[in-house]
Amino acid sequence: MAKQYDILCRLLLLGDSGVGKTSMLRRFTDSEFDPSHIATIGVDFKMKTLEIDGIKVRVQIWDTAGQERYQTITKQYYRRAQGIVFVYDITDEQSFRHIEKWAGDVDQYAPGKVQKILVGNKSDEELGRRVTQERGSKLAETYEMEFFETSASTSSNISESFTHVTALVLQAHKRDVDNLLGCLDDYLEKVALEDEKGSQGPDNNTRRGCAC
Ligand SMILES: Nc1nc2c(ncn2[C@@H]2O[C@H](COP(=O)(O)OP(=O)(O)O)[C@@H](O)[C@H]2O)c(=O)[nH]1
Ligand SMILES: [Mg+2]
Repeated sequence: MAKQYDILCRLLLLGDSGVGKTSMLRRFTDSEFDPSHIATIGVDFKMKTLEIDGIKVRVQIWDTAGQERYQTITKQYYRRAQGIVFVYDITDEQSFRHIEKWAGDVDQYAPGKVQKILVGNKSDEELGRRVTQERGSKLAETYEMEFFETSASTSSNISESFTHVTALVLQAHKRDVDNLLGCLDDYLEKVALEDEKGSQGPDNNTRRGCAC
């Protein structure tokens, strides 16, 4: 049974308009695919609960509009993101080249330890492919990100990619908690030692300093 930890993880989908961000999100949260393209206005989000290593994680996924005119809004969301999914369309060379711009924005506006993955969507459109898997995986390597090719249409790798970035956020979060607990352990140990010393010596009023 899952432990009752309830962790909130904020993810952000970034990429050009039309690459399939909204479709990926709907496939992931509602198991649906709608072939029509209704442009996302501004920023929207959906939630899904995942269980990773027995920990219940509520994933809040922010879906952005790719158009330039919404970008002042989008940038405000970068700062709060813990994980970012960069998306391009494997049938659209330009959307792939734009990843550099999206990644540059994230470097500028998102917190330093944000976790990132690269996704080439529409992998079901093999006939229209313009970006090889090798190029995708090479770019991901350059940015030190994990790479997935997904299809919102067939559902291929959708759950895997969202789960992976969530697990990365959890790991980073766990490192923070472990560091904090380590610091607390050191502090308690020091206090215990000082107590021991104090009870042996003549002066019991030794001041306790924080080890953190
Ligand atoms: N064949 C195929 N079409 C897709 C896929 N994902 C999205 N689409 C289509 O691409 C268009 C744009 O999708 P949308 O999710 O609105 O893109 P967004 O602007 O990035 O949110 C729509 O017509 C979708 O049906 C996919 O994996 N495969
Ligand atoms: Mg959209």
